[in-house]
Amino acid sequence: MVTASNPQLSDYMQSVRVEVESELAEITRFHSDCPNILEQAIRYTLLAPGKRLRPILVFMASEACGQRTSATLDCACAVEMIHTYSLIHDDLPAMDDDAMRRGQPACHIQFGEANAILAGDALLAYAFQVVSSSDSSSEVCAACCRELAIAAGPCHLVGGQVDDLAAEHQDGDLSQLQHIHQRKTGSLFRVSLKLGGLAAGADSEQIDHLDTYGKYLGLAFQIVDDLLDCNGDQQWLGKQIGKDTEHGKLTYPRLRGMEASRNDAQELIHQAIEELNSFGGAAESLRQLASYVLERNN
Ligand code: GRG
Repeated sequence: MVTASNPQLSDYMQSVRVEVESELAEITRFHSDCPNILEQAIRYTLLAPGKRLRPILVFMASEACGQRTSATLDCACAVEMIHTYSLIHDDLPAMDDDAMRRGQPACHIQFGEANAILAGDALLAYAFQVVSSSDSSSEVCAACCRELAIAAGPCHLVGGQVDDLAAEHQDGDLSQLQHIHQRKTGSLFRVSLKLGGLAAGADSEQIDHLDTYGKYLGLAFQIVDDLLDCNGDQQWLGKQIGKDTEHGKLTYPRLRGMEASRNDAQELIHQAIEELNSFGGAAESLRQLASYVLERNN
């Protein structure tokens, strides 16, 4: 599983993971109207070992803005559900056609394509139920739902995925690639940070700083992901490597080479950390997480 070389960060990440996973396990035991096979397909990928980075960002953002609230946990679960839905759908034959995810056969391999599509659909909808039922003011719930809808919607996550698929085996330039990465990967990072801020009652200036931090962090994370697809360890990653080349994907290593890509990621992490200055010590875990993104091996 994920280990950050910094023990303090590693313990922190593990404690959030335990809290979020236990909540996810509890809230995905549905009413008997939910078919058993659907509940199983949902829990199979959602509860499989993921890094839980987006929930961790929600927690860290709330703390940077002064406090965790019960909405922090709800928002953390919601972003993990939307992320998991996107992974399940991305693995389908019509998309990236991956047989392995989170160290186990992908959802459609285990439960069939129809059930995998429907498990993803259910997770997307359920995420909004969880956030809108949160024990927060109706203004905070509405703001969180709106931000989530934008991030998961046509101009962000889904739009990025469409452009990513369309760019396969095509020539493209760095700005096109960044535009894809910012939406496909960056949107969920950014909304995790915003939701963490909103759950803690952050002001708009704090939200803007968190958002900009997320923009740099998300792009750096995706560059590292592109690098790991070239030189990572399949067992650590829990998925097949070399898929980007196989699919003729537009990636950082393809456009920039390995060394320049790593330097770009380093520069982005530096910019991300700079963005946290106004939070002082309350954002220390976000600083540490930024450094972890560069060193990660899964
Ligand atoms: C189907 C709408 C839709 C979108 C799919 C998530 C996604 C978009 C594609 C998956 C492939 C990919 C490389 C996406 C970039 C984001 C990314 C690196 C996802 C994997 O996130 P991790 O590494 O996964 O945080 P875990 O399993 O640790 O949660």
